[in-house]
Amino acid sequence: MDSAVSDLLAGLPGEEEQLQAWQTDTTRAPVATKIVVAGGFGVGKTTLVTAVSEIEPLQTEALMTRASEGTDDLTATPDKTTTTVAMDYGRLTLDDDLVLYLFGTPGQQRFWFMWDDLVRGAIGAVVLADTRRLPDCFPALDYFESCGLPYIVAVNQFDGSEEYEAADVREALTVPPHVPVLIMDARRRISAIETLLALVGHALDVTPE
Ligand SMILES: Nc1nc2c(ncn2[C@@H]2O[C@H](COP(=O)(O)OP(=O)(O)O)[C@@H](O)[C@H]2O)c(=O)[nH]1
Ligand SMILES: [Mg+2]
Repeated sequence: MDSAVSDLLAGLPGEEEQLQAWQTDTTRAPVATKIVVAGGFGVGKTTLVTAVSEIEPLQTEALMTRASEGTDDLTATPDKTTTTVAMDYGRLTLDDDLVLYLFGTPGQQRFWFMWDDLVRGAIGAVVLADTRRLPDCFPALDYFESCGLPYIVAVNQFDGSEEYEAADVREALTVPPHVPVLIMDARRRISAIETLLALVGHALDVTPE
């Protein structure tokens, strides 16, 4: 793991406190970074943002109406009665030094016009994947590949779905070797934070200074 990333993980509340010079230096302004959370409908984007956000996550969910029944496929998520009509927004501060602003993409095709605005200024994206519906994340993968935004693939492991190795998912999605693929649980705060830190580390690795 990137040493900057392990420093950050070590500094999370609940871990043993060992202050680094950069943590006590109050003259340093926090670094604000924008992170995009993408993936197909019902893959867990809202769940992830809600799990980590220290502010009330801003969501624009609306009751699923008859008009969207044919558009938003609910067969794999029968419990879902709301649909995200705009996007999720949340914030996570790590050591007062790094502030992550999280933006969930609207999954549905009719909101794709928003993506170019959404990724502007972002350091990278987490593409959430559900192994039962892997093709759902192809549009996001294609989009980030074509615009050159660093991304990682995070497999949100749902209860009762077959467990795959990250390598199998990498092969199925033909993810390039340098792009991290990890298995996580969007409902668990620590797992979600590890995922975000993996993206930050990857973005630092691939972005020239
Ligand atoms: N069992 C399980 N359910 C999940 C998980 N992540 C999300 N869900 C549920 O799946 C549904 C869709 O998740 P949501 O975050 O709204 O998906 P979004 O459309 O990508 O924002 C919700 O009912 C979540 O509670 C998970 O890791 N495990
Ligand atoms: Mg959502």
